[in-house]
Amino acid sequence: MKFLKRTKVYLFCLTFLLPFRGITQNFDLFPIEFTTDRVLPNAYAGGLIAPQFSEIDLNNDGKKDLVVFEKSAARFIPFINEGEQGTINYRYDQSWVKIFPPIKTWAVLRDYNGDGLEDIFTLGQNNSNIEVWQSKRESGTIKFEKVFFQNSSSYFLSYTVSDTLKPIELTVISFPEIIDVDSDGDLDILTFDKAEIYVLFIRICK
Ligand SMILES: [Ca+2]
Ligand SMILES: [Ca+2]
Ligand SMILES: [Ca+2]
Repeated sequence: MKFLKRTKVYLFCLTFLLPFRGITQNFDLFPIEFTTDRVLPNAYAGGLIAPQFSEIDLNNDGKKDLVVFEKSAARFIPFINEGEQGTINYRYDQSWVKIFPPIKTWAVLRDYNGDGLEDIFTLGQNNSNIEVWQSKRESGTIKFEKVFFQNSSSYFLSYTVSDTLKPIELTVISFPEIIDVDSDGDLDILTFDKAEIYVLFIRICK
């Protein structure tokens, strides 16, 4: 009964209010007052849900800039470091967005070929193997070109097991770390195996 009573009241209110529907949509805007002096210089750079952070000197001024790959939106968000030497002051710069290739899963910027400029490691288009996009400076900007590996005749990064060349296999949810684990000057890859039970240590030898 209580429910019925409430339903009746609800129907009554709807009947009463519907004729005034057009009137109730008119209202005055009210001002929003900010109560802090804090400045957010990168407020329009976009929200971050699953960011991956890398460094590269985009504008060739000798200072590393910040590149964020936001996985949820599959987009690169570049920040130029405008800080004095030894300090960091990042400013979002949309003009650098267009230099990056269309990547959808993850992106780690590391110097693959040791030329001093970071390249992009990412999941291949087959969602199973790793691709590398090699960078080079050209006319004041940076261009990335997908590496074709002659030793495996493919675009996928491989390693040798018992004298056999195998592509590095990942699952679509894997996100490997790419660093020089054993300090021999060459990058290595740490990633889970396909069953996601073991962490594989893969040495990359240039
Ligand atoms: Ca820079
Ligand atoms: Ca490089
Ligand atoms: Ca190494």
